[in-house]
Amino acid sequence: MWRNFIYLIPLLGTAVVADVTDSCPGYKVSHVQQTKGTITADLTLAGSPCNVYGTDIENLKLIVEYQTDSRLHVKIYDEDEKVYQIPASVLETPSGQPQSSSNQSDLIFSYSEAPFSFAVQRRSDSETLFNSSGSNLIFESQYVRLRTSLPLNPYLYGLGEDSDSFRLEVNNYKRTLWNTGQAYLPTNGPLYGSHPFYIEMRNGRAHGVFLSNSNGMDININQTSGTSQYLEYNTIGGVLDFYFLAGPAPADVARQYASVIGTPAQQSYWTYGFHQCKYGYQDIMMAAEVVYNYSQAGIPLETMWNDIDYMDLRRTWTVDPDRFPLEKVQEFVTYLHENQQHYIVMVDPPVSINDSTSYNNGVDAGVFIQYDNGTEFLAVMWPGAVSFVDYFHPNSQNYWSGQIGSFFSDSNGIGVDGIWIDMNEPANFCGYPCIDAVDLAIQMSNPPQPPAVRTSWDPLPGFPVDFQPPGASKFRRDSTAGNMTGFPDRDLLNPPYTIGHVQPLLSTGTIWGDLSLYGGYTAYDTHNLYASQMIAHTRQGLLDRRSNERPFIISRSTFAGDGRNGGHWTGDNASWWSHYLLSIFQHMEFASIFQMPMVGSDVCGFNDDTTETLCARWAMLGAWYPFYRNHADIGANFQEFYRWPLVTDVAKKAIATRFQLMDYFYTSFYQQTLDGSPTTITPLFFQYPEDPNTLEINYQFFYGPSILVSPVTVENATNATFYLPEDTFYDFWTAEKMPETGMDVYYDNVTYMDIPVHIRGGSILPLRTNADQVNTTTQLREQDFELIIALDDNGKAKGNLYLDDGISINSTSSFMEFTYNNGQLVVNGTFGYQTNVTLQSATIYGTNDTTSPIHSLNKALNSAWKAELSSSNSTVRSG
Ligand code: MIG
Repeated sequence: MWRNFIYLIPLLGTAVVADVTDSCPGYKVSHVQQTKGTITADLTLAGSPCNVYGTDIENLKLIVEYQTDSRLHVKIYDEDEKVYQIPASVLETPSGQPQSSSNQSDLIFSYSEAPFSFAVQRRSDSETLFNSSGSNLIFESQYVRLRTSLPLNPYLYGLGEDSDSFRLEVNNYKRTLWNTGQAYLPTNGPLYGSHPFYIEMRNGRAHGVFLSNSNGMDININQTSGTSQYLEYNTIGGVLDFYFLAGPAPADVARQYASVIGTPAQQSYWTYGFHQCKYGYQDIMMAAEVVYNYSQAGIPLETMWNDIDYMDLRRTWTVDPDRFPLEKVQEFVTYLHENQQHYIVMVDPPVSINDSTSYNNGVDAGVFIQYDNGTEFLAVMWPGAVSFVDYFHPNSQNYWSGQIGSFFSDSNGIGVDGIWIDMNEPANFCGYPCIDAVDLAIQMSNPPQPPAVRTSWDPLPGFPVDFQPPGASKFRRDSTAGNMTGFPDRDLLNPPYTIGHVQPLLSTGTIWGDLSLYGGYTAYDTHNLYASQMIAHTRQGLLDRRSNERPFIISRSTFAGDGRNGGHWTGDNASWWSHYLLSIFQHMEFASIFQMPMVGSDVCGFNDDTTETLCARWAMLGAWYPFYRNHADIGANFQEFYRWPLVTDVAKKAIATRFQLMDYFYTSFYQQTLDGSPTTITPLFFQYPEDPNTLEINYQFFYGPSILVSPVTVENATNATFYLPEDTFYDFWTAEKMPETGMDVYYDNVTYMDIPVHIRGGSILPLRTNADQVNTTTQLREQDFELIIALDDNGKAKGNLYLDDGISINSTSSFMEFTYNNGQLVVNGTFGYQTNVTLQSATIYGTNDTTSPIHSLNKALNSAWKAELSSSNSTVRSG
């Protein structure tokens, strides 16, 4: 009776919820044991269970580990260890073996005994970073709640994926983590990925809090009566597994977080080139036309992509024999590779039950998700009835590598250069409670129809791929529906606590929560990890195919730590100015906070038709994304850059500039892969944490450590107002030193060809020469370098250059450190990678010394460079 009443609570609003949880007794502490670096204790329910959203768990364990001087691990879990925890096979976070101690660490743990609560304080400034004493811990079978009090109006960042804001709202705000695909990136609901990690800025210092928990959750941030502030975790399962990171600089937090979840994977040089895609390139000739048109327009296209259009009846692992005949696709890929271009296609997670080879192989391997009774779980996706791979199954890697190895075989399949994975939240069009045969049949009889097979097209003079127009059109989706079985009525489908997951029910739109995966994991607990597993399996599959090549994977859904294995695009944005702006903070979030720096948004916008001017601005902004891809929906107009003269010109300039800076950014990205240092896309407060003006800058960012990008933020405007922190800055385009900083700066006459970009004084940038003369990054790699030496106010500058073969995992490499001081340039480093390119010139910004002609410096530099490349460990001076 009581329980039934409780079920209604979420509908009644927060006031009632608060009343009910007020009766929860909390826990009391006993059996405390301390060693130099650990504390363990028992937590016992301190009164009668309140059972608000499940059953209170009586006996818990607390473990505290002073793992490093700046990282504290606090874990609260059930004594019997029955409650689900993130499997180490998906994400292994550090535990045990503390390297620090309670009197040495910068983070101090303290607790109260009855009721139990804990606090984390930073030793160096006595700030209390986390304090759960404001409300009792609730730890139930399907609900875990912990609240920390914070200072009023805190500066919080992270907790994605969302489209709401960069700095988290502080009042009456809920952020829900439950991986969900939603077109148009709506606000106030969960999006594709889950990253239960935040950074807080306080008094110029940063700290981080990671809750390693993959269950659906709401994180509520609120102020009570305007005087106190809290952040509250409400999960529908799992344990409280916290990592507290001391900072104190934002960059420290980033590295400390990487030490928990892993550093991002290094990417191949070519992946930073420009990519073109569209849903609705309806045949291989259309793909060929696009490549051809880019080349006619003189816009460097690095990679051509095909969406699900290439599939036969929308089945992954097949090609449409009429529109994408295998031999023609192969010819096309050969053509691209011969021209140093690349090819990528989409892979959706589920396997059509009507694709006999792929499906039967999966059945034989036993890798498809089943109901408890052993019947296969059938779902619905683009091709109709499908089965989902259970990536926990021990055969799943073999199966997945086999699929990749045969379908994407370099010898007799489609030799793609990367894989694009979509719908891996995972999406199921017949998520609970959709399925009975009738519902399914209705869905199947109204499939979205593709355009008819084209029967003619214009010839592409000199372009080798050609095939005869095919004949009749046909249905794109299977007409046969699968037999769905029923489902048991369990709380895994209708958990008593309702997170803000926007769908009517938790399993709507996805695979059902009550499915049990190999090893007994439920879909309910591991929903947010499905993509992680798919990304990891895909990475291994690509490695099994080309063993020494860095796998390139772009995934829609993600979880904490997935930067180790792949990159992310931000999904179905729209061709709206607001989404052009949104992309900026999404990238800062993914690159700097979530450690997934290979990130990009659909340039010119995905849903709806773009406009010439929006696409022009976006073509320029996109050149400062780590992942630079133009992509549009099937229902949207074509938006390749060459379709408008203005956008053509903008794109040429944008790509040439990106190419000029390619090695600078490649070096920056490499540095982030080493230890998580946030050197790719960073918000201003990462570099100027003590400047409070930087804390709410959403639409400016650093591209690598030295380049500040300040895009036009007002639609149709040809001017820009942006903030320059107090420092030395030079206009990237004119080399002029900015007369005043530490203030808002106004530029007028920012045409569609322009974007305000500044070099931070104190930086040395290696630039490729002739970057506007090349068509691909392969050609770019043959160009010489020039240096820009942008001095700080003390006449000093430094910078790096990392060089390797750009693609292999075990490439030799060089890492150069340039230091300029007192008119002398010193090049130090390690020199392992042989290259024939030279250093052509150096230009100094900010010098008053006009007597030392730059050309003599250039000459000396060039011999220095050559000396460095052929010998190691020497120091060369010139100037
Ligand atoms: O529901 O594969 O976000 O990039 O073009 C649409 C078709 C499915 C969603 C992806 C989008 C892609 C589209 N996919």
